[in-house]
Amino acid sequence: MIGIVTCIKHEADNNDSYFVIGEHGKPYQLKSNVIADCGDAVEYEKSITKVIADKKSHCAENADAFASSTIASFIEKDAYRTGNKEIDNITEKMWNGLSAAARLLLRKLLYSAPIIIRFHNDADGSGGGCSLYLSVSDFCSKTKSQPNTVWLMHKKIAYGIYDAESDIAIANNYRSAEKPLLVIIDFGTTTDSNMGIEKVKDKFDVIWLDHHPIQEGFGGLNVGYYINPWNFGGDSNYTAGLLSSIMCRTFSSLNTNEYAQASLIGDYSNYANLSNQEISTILDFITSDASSIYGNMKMNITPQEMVAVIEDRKRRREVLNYAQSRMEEAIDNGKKYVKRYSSESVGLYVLNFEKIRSEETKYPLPGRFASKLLDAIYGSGDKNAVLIVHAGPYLSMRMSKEAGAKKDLLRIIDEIKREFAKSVDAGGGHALAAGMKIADQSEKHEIMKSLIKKFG
Ligand SMILES: [Mn+2]
Repeated sequence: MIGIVTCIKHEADNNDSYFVIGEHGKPYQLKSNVIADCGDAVEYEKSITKVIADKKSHCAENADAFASSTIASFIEKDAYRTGNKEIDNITEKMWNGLSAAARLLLRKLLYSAPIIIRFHNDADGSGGGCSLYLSVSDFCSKTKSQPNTVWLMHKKIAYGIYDAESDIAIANNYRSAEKPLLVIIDFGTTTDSNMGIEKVKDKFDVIWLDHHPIQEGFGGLNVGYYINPWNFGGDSNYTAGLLSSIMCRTFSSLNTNEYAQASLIGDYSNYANLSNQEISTILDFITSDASSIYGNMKMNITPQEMVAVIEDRKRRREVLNYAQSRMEEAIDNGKKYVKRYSSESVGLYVLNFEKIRSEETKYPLPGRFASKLLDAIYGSGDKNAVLIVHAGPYLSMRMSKEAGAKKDLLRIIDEIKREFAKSVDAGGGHALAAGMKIADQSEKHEIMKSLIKKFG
């Protein structure tokens, strides 16, 4: 049989893996007895036995025609309707972009190009990761594709220069006929990502699904497929996990609605249906503290591993019970230790996260915890609550809608960034939920003072 080498993965033992699209379009993963390069036409049985120079363009054209017709047969023209008019109106405007992004993704999958998927480590980002993982698996099993995907949980809100270097190092393990693809879900839309983007943009094609307000000067807008509901008449309520789940509808009929719901719940979206919060809580827990389920050495968790817990009834129940009781304990302590500052327009609360941190588990992380504690404060009657939870160099800020009408959180963060340009590492987020990292902790006291004053 003959075919074309679309990708070569360098293996540690030098016994490289070759990815081939056969003459009739079938993808294979093979070893080789000869030296072949990416783009070569080759003869193979159980392994590659020969390079055939004069078949090169014939095989390349075949593979391309096959990929195009396969992709065309998967792309759905009109599958975006959820029944929620507001969501559907926004989706309609993004649908061309989402379909084009999906076509690019499918081509990379068929060609076994290296694909790195980075998702934010919260219920929204990981919900988006799970939707994409399930839909990609569905596509690959139907087409027998041999994907080279790497799933990475991303613990920050910026795509930094080190992330770019690490992604380039991963891609350098491959030679690929198709450019490697980078998929970013639910983070990165601040200028803190500009250097990372600059570094990576020639090496990778990029699909970027985010729903954070777009910071002025952000360098990712024209890089590949940057899709953000803010550019299409939507806002942060249209979460990144929903965006991912909807993009998957362009090429897969698999139902990922419960993961989309988990992301809506996790990010406090207006579109959330709060009747079943289990998956959201589980994703929140797993992405906060991998070690309590997978052991101390575990740093990265893949969507595959998350889905495995969610689909196993007994593990699902155990994780849920533990997460819920731990959250209740943290909220009780939070209420005890939070400090109230006098302020004329809003109710300002500040909590040192060290007071509620557990020895046993990292769950909940300060950001997610801050959202829950704000809920509790709001629920007990302070409708104008603003909450700052600080944990070492990290500040998580949350405010009620009512407080949001009085104070502009993102503007306050920008002012702080300007005032303390040298001491603030990163800052940004949503209108009512944002964060900041302080580089120079000796300045933390002054920064806190200034923040409290701005809210006062
Ligand atoms: Mn999000």
